[in-house]
Amino acid sequence: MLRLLWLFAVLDAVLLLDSGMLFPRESSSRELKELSGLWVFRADKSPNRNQGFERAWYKSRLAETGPVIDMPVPASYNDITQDSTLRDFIGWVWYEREVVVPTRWITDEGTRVVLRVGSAHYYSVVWVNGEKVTEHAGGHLPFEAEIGSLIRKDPARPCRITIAVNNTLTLETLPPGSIQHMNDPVRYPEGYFVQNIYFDFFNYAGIHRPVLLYTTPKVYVDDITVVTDFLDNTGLVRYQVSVKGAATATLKVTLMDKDGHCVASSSEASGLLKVVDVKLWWPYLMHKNPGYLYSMEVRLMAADERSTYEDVYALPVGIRSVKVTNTQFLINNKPFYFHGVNKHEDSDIRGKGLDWPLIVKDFNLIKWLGANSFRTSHYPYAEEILQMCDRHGIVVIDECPGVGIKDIRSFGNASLDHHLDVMNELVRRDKNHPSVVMWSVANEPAAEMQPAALYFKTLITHTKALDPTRPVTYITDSNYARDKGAPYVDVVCVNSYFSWYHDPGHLEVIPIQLNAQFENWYGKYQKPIIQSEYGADAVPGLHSDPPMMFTEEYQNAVLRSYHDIFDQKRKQYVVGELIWNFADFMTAQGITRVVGNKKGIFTRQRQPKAGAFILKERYWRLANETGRLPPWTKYPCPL
Ligand code: GCB
Repeated sequence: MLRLLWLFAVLDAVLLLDSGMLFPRESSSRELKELSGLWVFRADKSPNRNQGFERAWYKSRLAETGPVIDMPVPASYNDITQDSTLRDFIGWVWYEREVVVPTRWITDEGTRVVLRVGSAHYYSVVWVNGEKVTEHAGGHLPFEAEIGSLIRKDPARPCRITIAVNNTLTLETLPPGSIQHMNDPVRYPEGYFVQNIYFDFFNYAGIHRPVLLYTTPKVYVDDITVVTDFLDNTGLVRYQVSVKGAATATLKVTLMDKDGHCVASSSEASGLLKVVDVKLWWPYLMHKNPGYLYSMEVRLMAADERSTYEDVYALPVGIRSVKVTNTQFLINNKPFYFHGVNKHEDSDIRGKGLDWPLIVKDFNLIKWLGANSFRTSHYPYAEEILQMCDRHGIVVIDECPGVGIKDIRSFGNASLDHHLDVMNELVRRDKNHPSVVMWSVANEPAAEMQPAALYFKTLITHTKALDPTRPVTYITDSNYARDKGAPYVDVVCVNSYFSWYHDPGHLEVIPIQLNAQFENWYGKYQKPIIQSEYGADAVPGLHSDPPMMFTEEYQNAVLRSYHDIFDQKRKQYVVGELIWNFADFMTAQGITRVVGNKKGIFTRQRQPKAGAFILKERYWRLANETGRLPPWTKYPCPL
């Protein structure tokens, strides 16, 4: 009974945004038009980067106001041409695409037409046929605008979509950054400026995820929230549907199993569905059928004086529970040990652009490795990736772009307000993914600074109010005694690079320093600990014995030494280990980076370094030891 009451209370958590952000899906009532492919493009290289606005480039076709080039969407624009000024460009870039909209979308006044951008980095302004329809702050998260009435104004002409995107970071954006003008004419050319960033990945920019048009009826399912649990053999799915466009509507909510059989139904906008003989959602390597998903079909019917409306939306639902004790991370009441990776959205040519071959390759490598989890370091990944995690049972720590908060001015009210907004948008987008088991609100902020205490107390309390069903953390690297935010996290996540950034070349310090790290954090907070990053750069093909930094042997030695201590502490309170990093990735140019960060166990082209084989052997062994499988289902490590 208590559990039921808790499930109800959870749904009362208010999302502070005025509409939902359901992933666009086709159904009998909804159509999609993908706008991936070639767009027209121009970077505004005028000295103040503002010519596009001064001359209103959105008012006519972009080709009429100056030269344009082809630009693929989705993709970062930085590595597409041979022009280094575009690779390193800071300021506004302009994208444009003309679309022929199906006549029915225009003639049927009962159809909503929505323009959706999966993500664009960092600040975006969108016009349709020269009229502004929306703007959005922040990369990594979707935004949309209803454009039906606009395209109906002039149905004969194609619909011209113009999107201006600016990658300038300030001390109040997430991630923060700052522009520095160098005014010394003896040392710098006129107008020279740089963007300082406090994070270790290339600030790729552009339209990174698909842009599309989709329709819904005028009366439509705006949002769905599900919260799941189970009691013995019965699955509990508490849900809430929000409807827009009419004061009243009739609903039919049907939960179906994988074979399409109805297992529970209701006609209420919110309620509790009970699933007899439930098939729980289990992580990869924890069950022989991981990632089991039901489908919740919401069917809405409504009428007004002019017409009747029917809307259908099907949401995948995984039934599972997540809990944390002071020594364990529990999924479905069973101890879960994270043996996984940290990733980046990053690859040759497309930068941070969504790329299906890359996504599928990465999932194949994750499964080959025997990894059961990853962290979306250091920003929310594409929804398409989270959907893969749901289906394959890959557990996710979902991180917001709060990376590089190092300057005391980034702890002010404006920064905090934006950070709270970003958490609202992130939880709204990802709340229904069973794979997401924890929110990470930041990576390695300057948590020793005085304002960090109130900042993180507010941020974490807010996130827990948005979603009381998942633990909340941030990733720390600072000294346990000085960390101001740690009292508020549910799980301590620590990054450390012993024998790399500290005592470089001295592998012998790892056992003593890592042991002290764990003892200190646990001693102070009595919370489960995840080693959220560890590793060493290895230039593929570079060898030495005895090992030296930057060789594959040194990376191996660091991994092995960390693993020895993990094996002692995981019997106590360490609940996970995430290697830094899954693959090499691009960074800003600098004296410690040789064409990017080389801490990958795979190269940027996804070929294994020696370290990948060490991890693979370990992860399959851990799967057999910690995956709670009956002995006759032990996994052989794949070749
Ligand atoms: C870290 C950061 C990560 C860096 C990594 C490194 O602590 O969280 O963004 O890339 O170290 O390799 O320096």
